[in-house]
Amino acid sequence: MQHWSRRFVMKSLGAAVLLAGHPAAIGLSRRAMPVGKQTATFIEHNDLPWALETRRGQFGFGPITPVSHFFVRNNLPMPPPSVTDEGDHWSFQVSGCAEAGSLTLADLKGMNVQTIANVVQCSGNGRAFFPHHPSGSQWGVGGAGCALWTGVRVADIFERFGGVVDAPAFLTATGGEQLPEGIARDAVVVERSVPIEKGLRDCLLVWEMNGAPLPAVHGGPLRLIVPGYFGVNNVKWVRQLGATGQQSTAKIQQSGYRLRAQGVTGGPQHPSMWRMPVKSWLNGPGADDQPVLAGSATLYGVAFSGERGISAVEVSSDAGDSWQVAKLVGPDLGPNAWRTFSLQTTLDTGIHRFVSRATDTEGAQQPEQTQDNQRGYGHNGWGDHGLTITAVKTLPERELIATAERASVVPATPVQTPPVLVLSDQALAGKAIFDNQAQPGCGVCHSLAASDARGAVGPNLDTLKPGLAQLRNAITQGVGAMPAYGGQLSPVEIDALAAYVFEASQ
Ligand SMILES: Nc1nc2c(c(=O)[nH]1)N[C@H]1C(S)=C(S)[C@@H](COP(=O)(O)O)O[C@H]1N2
Ligand SMILES: [Mo]
Repeated sequence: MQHWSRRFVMKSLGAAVLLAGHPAAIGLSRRAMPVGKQTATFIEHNDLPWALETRRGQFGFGPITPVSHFFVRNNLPMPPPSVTDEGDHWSFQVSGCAEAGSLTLADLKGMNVQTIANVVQCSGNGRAFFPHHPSGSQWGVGGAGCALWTGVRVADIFERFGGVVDAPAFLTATGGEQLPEGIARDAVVVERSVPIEKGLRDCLLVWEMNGAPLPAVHGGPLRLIVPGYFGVNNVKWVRQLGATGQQSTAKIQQSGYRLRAQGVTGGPQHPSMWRMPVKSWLNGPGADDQPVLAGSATLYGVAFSGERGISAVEVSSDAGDSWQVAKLVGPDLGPNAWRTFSLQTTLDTGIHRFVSRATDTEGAQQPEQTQDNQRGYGHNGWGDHGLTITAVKTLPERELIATAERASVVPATPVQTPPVLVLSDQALAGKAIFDNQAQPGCGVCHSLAASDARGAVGPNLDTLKPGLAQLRNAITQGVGAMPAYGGQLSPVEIDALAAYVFEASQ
């Protein structure tokens, strides 16, 4: 009985909203893109916090990725404009040196300035190609970009404070996000450590990206660049920079971003996502399901290897049975940049699949298969990164709508009908767990319209639309900053909770 009445409540809630004329209440509104970015350039995996993947066909010709096309990944909602607008007044703490103290961005601008070209790539780039469907954003190839970063060396900053003391082992940087209340700091803070030798060798605190002030969404006013290391180490909105004896106690360092076998919970014993191994992919032509004119064509893409640079790229049209050497094009921007490559070919009409294989300056070659792992990190296998091209005799006609005609079309005021949510009995049981039982509560971190949850830490479930298996996995074992609920909930409860989130978000 109770189930029925609850189901009725859900239905009538939808009807009431419809009558009251508040369509936004059910979460139909879209968040505006970050400044300078356009919807068509990206695949939107999540909106709060942002996870924006550059579409495959939207980059790869030239070595520099402009801000307009650079992917975005935030683990937490970013600091508000009142904070990211601090500009030259931005200050950060320095610790682990002979003296402790703080500097502002204005201070940094008076120091010895460096510029490097460096690839920032999310550890999960390529996750979509793993057969076991690891949870998290399903990045293809576009969770990466190469930019020019301008700032000062961490070593020079530490020197200003008398140099490091007590033989520190790590460089530890802390992000400036406002942390949600009700959750332990270590569970959510973005704080990462890398070996101190690396920190002193070539890490930079930067305030310019491609010759312009670092945009807020990319960590402006000030971020750390750890050349050749995976994205997560490049801490944005840096508020603390320390030479530390231990790695950060943050979850994102201790158990998150660690390479481990499927089903294994991450810990300090597993390798951290630091240096990026050799990798390449083709970006075009013909990505994003765009047909290509048959005949002569230029295949092109990018190749990189953290700290090492690329010595050769080969391309195969027969799944690796035979290879042709591609041409490295454009300037070599150093060992942490990516190199663009191209190969002239002829495409008959029909479907083709090309793969690329890079070799770095130390002779490491991109493998066919990547190392399987629980979280779907670090995929660099050439087999899965192939590009499928459909070559056609004539390109489909472009839809011709005269500008004048377009301008004269007055869009009718959209009448948005809120979806009427009908939940299964299992999902209803799951809703009670989502709303009341799980500790910490799901809504502390997640947004889910059906539960009126507006947590902004974890993925917005209405946008993410996770699959059932993905949900069960995440609830049982935890993901990133999300705790494991496997010890707290029974298998039946986990299934119910997964069913609820699945049904409520689809
Ligand atoms: N403070 C802070 N720094 C951060 C993150 C974050 O959420 N907060 N995300 C990290 C991750 S996982 C990646 S992949 C890169 C993404 O950088 P981008 O958004 O400039 O492309 O930033 C890293 N630095
Ligand atoms: Mo990332």
